[in-house]
Order: sequence, then C-alpha cells, then structure tokens
Amino acid sequence: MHIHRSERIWLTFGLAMMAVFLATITTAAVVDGIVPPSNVQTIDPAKVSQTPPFDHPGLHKLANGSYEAYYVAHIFSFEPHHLSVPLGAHVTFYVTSTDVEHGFSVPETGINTMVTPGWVSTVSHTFTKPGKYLLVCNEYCGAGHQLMADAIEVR
Ligand SMILES: [Cu+2]
Repeated sequence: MHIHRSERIWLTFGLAMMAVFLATITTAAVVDGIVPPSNVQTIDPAKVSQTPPFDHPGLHKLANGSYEAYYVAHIFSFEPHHLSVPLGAHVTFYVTSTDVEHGFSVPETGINTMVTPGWVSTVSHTFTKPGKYLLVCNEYCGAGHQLMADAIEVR
C-alpha cells in the first residue's frame, strides 16, 4: 500500500501529538497527584427541600469560627437570597440544584462551580474585602437564565 509523503508526515505529526498529550496527562496524574473527585456528596434532587441541611439554606457558623453556606439553585434563582457574610469569614459553599444544570459564580473571588442536580458542589473562599458581591448563574439554564443572579454582602 502506497501512502503519500504528505499523508505520512501528517500521520506522524498526529501520532506524535497523541503521545505528547498522553505523556502530559500521565505526568500531571502521577507527579501532581491529580485524580478524579472522591467522596462526592450526592442528593435526591426531588427531595432537596426535605434533606438537611438544604432544608434550611443559608449561612451556618461552625465551632472553629469558619462558616458553611448551603445554597439551592433552581430556575431562575438561588436560595438563600442576599447572603450576609462577616468580613474575614472563611466560607465553604455547598450548592445543589433541584432541576437543571446551573452555574454558581462570584466574579473576582475565584468562586466558580457547576451545579448539577443530584450532586453537591463545594467551593471555599475567604472574604477579605468588604462590599456587595454579585452571584450569577453562568451555565445557560433556560429562558430566564439572564435573571438568575443574587448578592453576597460582606461587612
Ligand atoms: Cu441557572
């Protein structure tokens, strides 16, 4: 079988790129210890409003002084509305959805996660600057997606 010279060059290039990508992924997994998420929390999306602590969404103070914030995302809003956070608080957000895929993003903080029905997404942040932070859904979730925003006030 005759393979044209140009085709041989491109095949070699393609195989070399696959080898480079595989080596990169293997190096990242072994050297940096990157592994798939484990201990992922699941929840029945139909029973979120009856499942503690999501039956009382909001900010909860822990004994060690840090905070946990439980959020429920649904078309087209977040619960709780207008979260108030003390300045300097380290907050771990636990977010789930009752209907479709949503986003949970607070620009300029690094808080950004997908929110999938049936799963609990977790993200942490220490609020060191006072002000009113915008919370938005950044995954298109339907006709009212552009309305899906809220505020987190730090003071
Ligand atoms: Cu949304």
